[in-house]
Amino acid sequence: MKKVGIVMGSDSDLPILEKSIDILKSFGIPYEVHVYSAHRTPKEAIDFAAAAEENGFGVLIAAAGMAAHLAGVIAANTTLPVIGIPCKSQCFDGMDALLSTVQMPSGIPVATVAVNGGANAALLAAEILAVSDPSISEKLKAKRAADTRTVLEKNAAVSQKFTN
Ligand code: RP5
Repeated sequence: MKKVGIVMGSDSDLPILEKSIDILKSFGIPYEVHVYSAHRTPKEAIDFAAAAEENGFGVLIAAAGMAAHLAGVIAANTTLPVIGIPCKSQCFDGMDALLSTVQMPSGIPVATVAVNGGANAALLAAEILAVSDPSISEKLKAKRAADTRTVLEKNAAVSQKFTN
C-alpha cells in the first residue's frame, strides 16, 4: 500500500495533524510524519517532496500557518497529489494561511481543506488512495455509514427532547 506523507511547518502545528494521524491509523494506512518548513528548512522540504514518489508515497499532506508556503513548495517539487492544511495562528484567524495555501498559480495544484482541517485532509488522502485500493474504499464507506447513524441518533435524541 502507498504511504501518506505528512509534513508540517512547525511542531506547533502538531495538534492539527494528530487528527490526520488518528484517521490514517484507524484505516491501517501507512504514513510518515515530518517537520520541514518552506522557510526555515527549504532544502529538506524540497528534497522530501522530490523523492516522495520513489520513496513509496501516494499522496502528501502539508500543513502550515502564517505565510503558509509549505504546501505550494511541496507541490512544486512532485506530481503526487498534495493536500494543503492552512493552520490558524495568532493573527487573522487563519485567513493568512488559507489564502497562501489555496491561491496556487495554474499548473501547481494544492487541494486545500478547511482551516485546521486535519481530519478532512486524512479522509481526502484515503479517498485518493482508495481509487486503486478497494480495501480502503470499503473502510471509507463503513465510516460514512457509521457517521450517518451517529447523526441520526442525535436527531432522534434532540427531536424527542425538544419537539412540543
Ligand atoms: C509556520 O509558522 C508554521 O507552520 C506554524 O504554523 C507557524 C508558526 O511556527 P512556530 O513559530 O510556532 O514554529 O511556518
